[in-house]
Amino acid sequence: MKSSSFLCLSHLVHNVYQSGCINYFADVTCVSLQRLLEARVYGESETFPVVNAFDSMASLNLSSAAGAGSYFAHVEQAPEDPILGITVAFNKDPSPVKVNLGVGAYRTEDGKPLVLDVVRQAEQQLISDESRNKEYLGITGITHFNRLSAQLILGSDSPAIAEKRVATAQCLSGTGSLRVGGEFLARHHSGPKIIYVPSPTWGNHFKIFPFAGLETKTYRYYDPKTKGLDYEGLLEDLRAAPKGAVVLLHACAHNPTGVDPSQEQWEGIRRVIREEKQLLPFFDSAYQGFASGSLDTDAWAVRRFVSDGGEVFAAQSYAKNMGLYGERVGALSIIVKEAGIATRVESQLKLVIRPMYSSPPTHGAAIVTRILSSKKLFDEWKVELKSMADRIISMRHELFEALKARQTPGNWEHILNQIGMFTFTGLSREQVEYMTREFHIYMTLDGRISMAGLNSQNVPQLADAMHSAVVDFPQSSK
Ligand code: PLA
Repeated sequence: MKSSSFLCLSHLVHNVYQSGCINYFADVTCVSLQRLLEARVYGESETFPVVNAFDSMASLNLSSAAGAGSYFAHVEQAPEDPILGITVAFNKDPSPVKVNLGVGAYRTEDGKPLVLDVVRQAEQQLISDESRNKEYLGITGITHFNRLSAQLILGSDSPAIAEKRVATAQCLSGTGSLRVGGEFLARHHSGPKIIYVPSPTWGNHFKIFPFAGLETKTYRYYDPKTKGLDYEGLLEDLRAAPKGAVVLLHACAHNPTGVDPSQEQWEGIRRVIREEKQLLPFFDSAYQGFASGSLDTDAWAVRRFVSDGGEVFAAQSYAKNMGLYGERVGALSIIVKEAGIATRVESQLKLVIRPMYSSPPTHGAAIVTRILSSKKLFDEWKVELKSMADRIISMRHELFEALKARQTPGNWEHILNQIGMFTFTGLSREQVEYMTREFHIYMTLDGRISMAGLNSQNVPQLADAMHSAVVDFPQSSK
């Protein structure tokens, strides 16, 4: 951002505050703009391309109308998304050996996208069921889907479900669930409207929550020195948070680091959240079943927090574990203290959703409902899920061995130890750019690799690229 437009944006925020923004929308705008300023101050422009849109807004005052006749001549070209933009760049590369390890999307050993066999079966059933129609769903989606989703994350024997303390809404995959949850909190949370996210975290959290109306702050999570959890730093930051603030927790398979707390560490985190600070946990569960291969193991932390009787938010995605990426299927569950509160919360969720997209789409949620409600399909799904998780784990071993065989400088044990879809390699931006330029390997600039994009054919190419990058730019690894 040019310093003049930065000043202009500062004034804009200042003026909005000065003008006594008392209504909800103005508050939200202030928080969002404030966050934009922070992003710039803390140098997050790369992971926060939306700032550019505000650059343009701010520069309106500064530049005269070039491109007369258009209301939009001032609109600047926005940078691509740091994750989805990798696919855009990949698609433009004519090289026959290019490899996309950017977005977290599962690929088979042949490098092809996978439609699960259970999904195909469920779709066949849906197509041949002539009683189905294309009517609108209710605002919170398919009721049966909501119940089954709550059971999947909380456990089928969950007392919270039996006691009707759970309000669930079908939402647009994980992102939509986080956004709806964020807006609900911005309107109704009686504690501070601040959400603490881990550092680092999935970059979209920094965009979802400010636009939902929550101020976003970070807590320490990853220690680059140990390539593991900064447990003490995490606890210290949560202890310093204001009482009642919201804490975003990755339910399992932390993105981008692949570092999860142990069960013992989760207990320590839970004690600070519940007993010391009365913070509100908001779980982002985008990889249930993908981390360990077991749906129950990967839901352990969420279930532990729910079992102590405290309140919990959980955003679920079926993108990865059912391979329903583009169908946009997910759910937001809000677990509260009493059935009466859950009913009222659900009524308010409808007021968040209705003006946003009215009601969710049918097809993906109908697939999930079929799979979760048929014992046969459910059992088959678990087998397919496990085989995806296992293939990813085997790629960790292949990559580790390939680097060992090349005697690549450095310790690469973290490739084996990290969990889930990604490896946070520790490669620097300079090294990543080199690997893309010279080896046509596409990955995010923070050094994250989607292990699901690897197969026995492309592991040697990746290992060669990593080896050269480390040897040619030795000082640059994080
Ligand atoms: N939460 C986390 C932690 C995620 O990693 C992702 C997806 C989501 C939520 C949202 O996914 P959904 O809306 O598709 O359900 N992260 C991906 C894709 C896999 C992305 O960036 O959109 C990633 O490559 O990081």
